[in-house]
Amino acid sequence: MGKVTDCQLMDLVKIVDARGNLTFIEGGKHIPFEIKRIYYLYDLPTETHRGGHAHKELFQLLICMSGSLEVLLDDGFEKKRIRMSRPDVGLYITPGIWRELEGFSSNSVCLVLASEVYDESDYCRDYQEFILAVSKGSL
Ligand code: T46
Repeated sequence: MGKVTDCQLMDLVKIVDARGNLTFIEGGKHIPFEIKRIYYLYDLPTETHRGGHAHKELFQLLICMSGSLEVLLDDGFEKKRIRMSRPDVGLYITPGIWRELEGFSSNSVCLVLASEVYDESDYCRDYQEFILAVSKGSL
């Protein structure tokens, strides 16, 4: 069962340089999973909502590369709202967590590192089903 308290902001490596800063991430070393997929959200209308689902097996790291955005995390018992605006900080999200992304500033870009390739059967996209699955301990 996923727990909001297991989802954490992680400080990423930052190489500070007068030429501009550099951050790198190696799967299994800087984050607790191997990276099988990356995707990114961009050209986001400020009023848009993304997410609105939970994953059964997937681990992810969200990074706000530019601008700012808000992530709502919900494990069925506890909710947490996190504002993200730094490209050197990632939000680690474990399976079994309902997430919603909103409050995008203009020009915000969200990069996501994922532990698995895309699989629609890994999604729970209905909140009532999510709450039922959490109450049965089956997510
Ligand atoms: C998540 C949040 C933060 C693919 O075909 N492959 C992919 O790797 C992804 C991520 C999506 N898609 C397709 C599935 C849908 O037809 O792209 C379409 C939009 O996906 P979705 O509505 O799931 O997008 P978001 O922004 O609501 O959710 C995404 C991720 O799916 C999800 O894992 O945690 O970003």
